[in-house]
Amino acid sequence: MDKHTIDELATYVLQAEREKREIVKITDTLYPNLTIDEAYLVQEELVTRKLAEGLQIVGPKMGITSEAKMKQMNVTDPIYGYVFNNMIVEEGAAVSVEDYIHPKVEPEIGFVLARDLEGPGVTALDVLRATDYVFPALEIIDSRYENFNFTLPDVIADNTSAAGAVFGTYLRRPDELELDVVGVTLSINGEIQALGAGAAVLGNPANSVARLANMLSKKGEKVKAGQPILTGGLTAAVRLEPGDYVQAKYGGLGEVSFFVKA
Ligand code: 0L1
Ligand code: MG
Repeated sequence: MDKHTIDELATYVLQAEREKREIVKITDTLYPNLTIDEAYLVQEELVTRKLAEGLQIVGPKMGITSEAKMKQMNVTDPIYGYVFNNMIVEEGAAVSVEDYIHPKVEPEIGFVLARDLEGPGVTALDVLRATDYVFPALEIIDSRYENFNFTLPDVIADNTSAAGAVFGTYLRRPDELELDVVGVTLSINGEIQALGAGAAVLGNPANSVARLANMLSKKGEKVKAGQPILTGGLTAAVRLEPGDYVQAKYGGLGEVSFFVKA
């Protein structure tokens, strides 16, 4: 893929994000044969442009980490993208749906490493040994594509629908929990909308961090100590509506919440 096309596709997705409007997915007509490797080149360009604008990467995020989602999309690998500082929502704060296109929320387990992890060959055990702490998180996803309708390359080029993140302040060392059986409920205005457990994320969220390290190693990068890592949704994502109070409660990992302005 030539540089001109990479630039064109990055501009296409970035403008939709800035203007908060849905776009037809890239693979419909703009570039039907977009491959996964090419999609990561578009994502890299998008990241480079955000950094050039003065934004900062807070940490990486993993997506398509559940067996159900992988089967649905007919893929075997999860995907990664990046959370930027302008996406961070303070715990207990209020967001406005007008700042997004069609936002959804999903509960996740976040990791912070005490030391860098460099693939290939990183295992879940390596991750757990390198982990400083885990924490509860809510991710706001907002695909720039109409109706969240995309192929895997489309969503990679769109920085894996990253739009917001709320990091809870309840921190636990990973050996204080069995992460695969940490349960979660996602409630909106006090009513449970979805529930799940850590095992929904590649069997254990530690596997997700290992996969991230191994995927990043293909371009000579590592997972860095100190950066919060979003490991993937524990439940299906739920659409946000004005007036929502969103709360995720975890077994042994506290809770995290935010509001949506009415
Ligand atoms: O964080 C995620 O799992 C989102 C990945 C992209 C899929 C989606 O937008 O539903
Ligand atoms: Mg997510």
